[in-house]
Amino acid sequence: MFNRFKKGLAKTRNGILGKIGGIFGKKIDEELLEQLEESLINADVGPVPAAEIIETLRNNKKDDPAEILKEEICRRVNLDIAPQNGNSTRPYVILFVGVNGTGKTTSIGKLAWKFNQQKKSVILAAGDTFRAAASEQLGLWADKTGAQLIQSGEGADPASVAFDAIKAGVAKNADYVLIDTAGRLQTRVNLMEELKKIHRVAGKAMAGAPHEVWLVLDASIGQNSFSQVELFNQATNLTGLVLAKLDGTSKGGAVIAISEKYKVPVRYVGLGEAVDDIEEFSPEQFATALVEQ
Ligand SMILES: Nc1nc2c(ncn2[C@@H]2O[C@H](COP(=O)(O)OP(=O)(O)OP(=O)(O)O)[C@@H](O)[C@H]2O)c(=O)[nH]1
Ligand SMILES: [Mg+2]
Repeated sequence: MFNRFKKGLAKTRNGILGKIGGIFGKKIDEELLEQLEESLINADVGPVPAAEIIETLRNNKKDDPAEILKEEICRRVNLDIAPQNGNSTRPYVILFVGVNGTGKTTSIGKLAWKFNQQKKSVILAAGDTFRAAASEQLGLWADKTGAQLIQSGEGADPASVAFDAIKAGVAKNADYVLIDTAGRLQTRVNLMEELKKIHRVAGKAMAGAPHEVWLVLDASIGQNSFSQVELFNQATNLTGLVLAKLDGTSKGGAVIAISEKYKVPVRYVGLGEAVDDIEEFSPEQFATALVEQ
């Protein structure tokens, strides 16, 4: 699993440490600190966290800089917020939201696969009723992963699809209901209202649902996702983030910036397009994968 993290973070790691050729056992001098600060900022760590990390390195000449860097990164992305309940609530309902093309449907498919491997039963709700192809895309994932698909016709009310799927999950005592939604711009008020409705109606199908709302972000846009986190959080009270496409970007440092600013934990990271290219986010592994060559 750790190797997958390393592979997925290769571009970001090279961006941060490539120029200075690694940091293990290095002697810290001002030139190195300056270079490192610039690289951290280029990796979208954010100027304030980057400056703080550099300051800590500057003030600690005793310990191995690699260990310090690892610790600093780990501490910042470890928000220590446990998932509300992964197992005892059945079904555990997760609503996936995000702008167009970030990787929502693919992440849901990969998670259905992961949960299936754990012998959990999964229902997928095709809440993207905006275009027919969206249900088909989710249907392919259902076929591949053995999940049950609940869908309705094109143009149907996504809230009613969510409602039906949760009711089916209750009736079957399923482990998970994963609700897909259409991509939407965070600035489109009516579409954000639609999300609130899906959220409300889910609670009518099952008290407490959805148990989680996860915003799927395209990692390659780095800190530009700030306004997505902010506005989706206002509309639906996010409980977690899925950072898709981490493999394709050198902007993976944005995990640090986003965690520090919004205190919403990253739950999973997407590391490629294959069915098993998703990993549960681990602060320790993330930090180690970024620092170790
Ligand atoms: N490399 C890589 N590609 C990914 C990852 N996750 C998703 N993709 C690709 O990104 C593209 C968009 O993914 P979708 O899952 O359709 O995105 P979406 O958010 O459901 O899109 P809309 O429903 O149109 O809003 C697809 O080509 C995916 O294969 C990832 O972790 N790594
Ligand atoms: Mg989709």
